[in-house]
Amino acid sequence: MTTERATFDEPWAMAFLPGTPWLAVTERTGALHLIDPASGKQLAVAGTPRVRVAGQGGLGDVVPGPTFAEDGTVYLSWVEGDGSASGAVVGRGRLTVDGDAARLDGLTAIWRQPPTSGGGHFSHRLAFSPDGAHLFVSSGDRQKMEPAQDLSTTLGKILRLLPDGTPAPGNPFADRPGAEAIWSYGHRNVLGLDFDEAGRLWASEMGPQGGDELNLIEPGGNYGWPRASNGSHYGGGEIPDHADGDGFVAPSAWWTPSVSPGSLLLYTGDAVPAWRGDALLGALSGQALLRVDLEDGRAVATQTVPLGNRIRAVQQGPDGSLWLLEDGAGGRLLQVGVG
Ligand SMILES: [Ca+2]
Ligand SMILES: [Ca+2]
Repeated sequence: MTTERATFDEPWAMAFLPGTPWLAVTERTGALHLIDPASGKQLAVAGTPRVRVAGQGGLGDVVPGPTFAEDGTVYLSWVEGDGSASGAVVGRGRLTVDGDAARLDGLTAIWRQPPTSGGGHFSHRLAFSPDGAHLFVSSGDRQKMEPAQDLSTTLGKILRLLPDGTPAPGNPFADRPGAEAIWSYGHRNVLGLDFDEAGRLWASEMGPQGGDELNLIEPGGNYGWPRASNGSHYGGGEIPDHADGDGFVAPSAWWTPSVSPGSLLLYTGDAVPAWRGDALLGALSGQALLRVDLEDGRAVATQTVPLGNRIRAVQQGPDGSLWLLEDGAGGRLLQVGVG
């Protein structure tokens, strides 16, 4: 059901670059690669940022900007800092490919997460709205929990920015100092962000012990962390489950025990016709592709497709093809539904 096209060292994210043959792949340890999946040709991109590789941090996401076709602008996320304080950064630069030389020029940071101690829950997933007007960024709780409920910090949030990194006008807390960029809150570690064909934003979130979530994101919504979770604290501390009337937006789908969703794709292609319109999540500890059957924005069924390896990323090709990246050393790039 899958065909191997390449292998990478701790791959983290991938994105097809429109109008080119290239699939961009990040490796957590700092490298950015371009691969033409049809021929197997690969180029290493020069000019990547200096990243702090520790804990869960390193080089993170890559997405083409809304002006990619005109000027080659791509957006990256990564972690900077040192052992005492680190945080995620979002930056943009211009990618050029000249023969066998690929490089990133003018890379500039446009947003920074507040630096904190620890090496986890950076999130730093990126997604542009379908019209290209807004850049959504997930900013994790950095394992501090309570900041997710605090509207004066961007930790534990989903942010809506303009393409230059400034808070987008019209955000739900625009008149509260420090909250101008916040779109939704009460998030733990959102590692997947994507839009469906109707323009709705979805997010996948790593729960604590159990309680991994797929959420339909509403502006101003409070998704509950750490006051509500269908999981528990590690070691058994109880957290109230999501419940009607608790003031928190309940997940559309959830998984207990944990499957560790590391990526999310709202699939609109036809390589696997039965999955069109559904949410596909790559499961790390679950070693599977998770499918949530969606009807009009509601989850009506879930399916687990065991793959025997940790799945780090899920992506759709410009031709509707479906691609997976395994996690870890030697992680394979797999095309689904052929061969
Ligand atoms: Ca929640
Ligand atoms: Ca619970």
